[in-house]
Amino acid sequence: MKLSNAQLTQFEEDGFLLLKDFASHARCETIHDIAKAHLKHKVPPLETEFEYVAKSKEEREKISDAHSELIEKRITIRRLRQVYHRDIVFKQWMEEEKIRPILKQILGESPTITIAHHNSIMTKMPHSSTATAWHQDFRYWRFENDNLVSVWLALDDEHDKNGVLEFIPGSHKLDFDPAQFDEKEYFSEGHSKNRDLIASKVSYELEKGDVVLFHCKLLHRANKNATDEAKISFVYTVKGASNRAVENTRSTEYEEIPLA
Ligand SMILES: O=C(O)CCC(=O)C(=O)O
Repeated sequence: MKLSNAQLTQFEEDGFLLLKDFASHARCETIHDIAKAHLKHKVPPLETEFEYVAKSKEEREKISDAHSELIEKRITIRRLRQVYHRDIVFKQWMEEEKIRPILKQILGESPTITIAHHNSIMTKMPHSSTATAWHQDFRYWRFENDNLVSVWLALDDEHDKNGVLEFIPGSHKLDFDPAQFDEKEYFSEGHSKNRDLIASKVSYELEKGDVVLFHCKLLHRANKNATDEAKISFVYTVKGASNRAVENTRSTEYEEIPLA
């Protein structure tokens, strides 16, 4: 399967692309079932809601996935980390043949999975989860260049009530002044220079099996989950094969999986 020129241009201009009905419902349900079992039994490594919200910039740069668990008696899990090595079902989705030509078109070279980043089941638990502020994923990643793309799979319906992703189209191509970000490098909603850009935000309801590809510098956010059902999604990141991670950073702490 390949993207049309129009789709490729759309990704280049907007920094994201929606692939409707890409994964089968059966596959989504299998992934969902296994994710729910790992969530139920709090299988580490995981990130809690508390960690996700409270971590400082320095902690996010230094703490590796495997050392990040803070397992309290009653926690809200924000994400299951390191899913590639958790279960064959997760690994198979990340190594899916059908998406490789698309990722190659977008990256302009063969894709390589970065085990160090994303590689997660992302959750938004009912009521106890929080909104995610505007940010670029690349802010805590250390690579030679920004040729990285995330692959988001909706395992069930995602909409504004349960925290679907929102994007600022074209923001991956903009240069920002550091003052436009707060101390945790979130894009400040209150900054006068940011208001018009934030007003241009878009979001699309997702259905089970939809995939969204988004550039690592694209500004995105999500609401809290105000419904009674958990929202569970799968996200992993690929980079162009030649894009090297900077030594002695979080980005080199895990192996990479070339998808030649
Ligand atoms: O589900 C969310 O709240 C957004 C997740 C996200 O953007 C991220 O972790 O980079």
